[in-house]
Amino acid sequence: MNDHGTPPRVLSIAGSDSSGGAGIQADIKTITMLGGYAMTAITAVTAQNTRGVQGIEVMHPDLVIDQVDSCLDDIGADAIKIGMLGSPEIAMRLAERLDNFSGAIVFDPVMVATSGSDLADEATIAAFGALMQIATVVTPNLPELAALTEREEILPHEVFDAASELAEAQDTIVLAKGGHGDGDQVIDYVVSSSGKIASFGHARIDTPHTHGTGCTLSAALTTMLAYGQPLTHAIRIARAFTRAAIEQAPGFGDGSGPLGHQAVRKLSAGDET
Ligand code: PXL
Repeated sequence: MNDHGTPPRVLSIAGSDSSGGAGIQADIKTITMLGGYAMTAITAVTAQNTRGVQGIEVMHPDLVIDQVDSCLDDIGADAIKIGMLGSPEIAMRLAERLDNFSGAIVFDPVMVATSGSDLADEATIAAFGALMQIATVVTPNLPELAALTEREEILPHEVFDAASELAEAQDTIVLAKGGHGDGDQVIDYVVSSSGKIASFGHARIDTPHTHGTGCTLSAALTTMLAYGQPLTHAIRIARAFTRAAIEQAPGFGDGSGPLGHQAVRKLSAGDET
C-alpha cells in the first residue's frame, strides 16, 4: 500500500508470451504477487513455448500509444516497465510519449528470448538509446550489455567498466545482471554515470528453468520503485523475489521452463541478500 492505502500502480509495456513464462504474463504475475496493481500496453503478441518462438505479430505503434494513454490518462501509474518493443517506431513513439512521466521507468533492453529466439531486430536495438535516456534504470544481461557497448563479449572483470560506459553514455543507472556469466556466483552491478552504487551477489542456482527471469526481475524492481522504495532496497527485494520464483519453478515444458511466481508467498529478511 502507498500513503493513500491503495496498491502501487504499475504499467508494463512489453510483448505477450503465450506460454505464460515471460513478457507481459511474467510481469502481471510478478506485480500482482508483490501487491501491485498491474496494467499493460502490449507491443507484440508471440506464439511461444519453452522450446522457442513460433510466431510474432507486432502491434501498430498507434495502438501501443493508445494503450499507454488509456492507462495513464485515467488510472495513472506510479512506475513503468518497458520490455520487448517490437519495432523501432514503437521505441521512438514511447520515448516521446513517456518523456515527461514523473515516476520511475525501468527499461529491460530485451533482445533474445531464453530459448535463443530473437525478439528485437537491429533497427529496434538501434532505437534503444532514446528509451535508455528517459529510463531511471536500464537492466541489461551480459549479452545485452555487450551489444549496447559494442563489445564481442564481456568477461567477469569487464562488467563494471562496460556498465559504467553505458551509464555515462546514456546518463542513466545500469543494473548489469550477471546471470549469463559462468562461475558459481551471480554478481549484479548497479552503476550510475558518477560511479558504482552497489553490487549484489549470490550463489548460482543450478537449473535449466530460467525462462522469463529478466522480465520477472525488472517487473519486481518496477513494483518496488512504485512503492517508493529506494533503488538499492528495491533491487534487493526484486532479486530475492526472482530467486524465490526460480527455486519454485514447476518444471513445465521440454525446454527452459517458466518460474514459479505463484508460489512466492512471502520474502523473509534472510532472502534479501
Ligand atoms: O525475457 C525476455 C522476453 C521478453 N518478452 C517476451 C519474451 C521474452 C522471453 O522469452 O517472450 C515477450
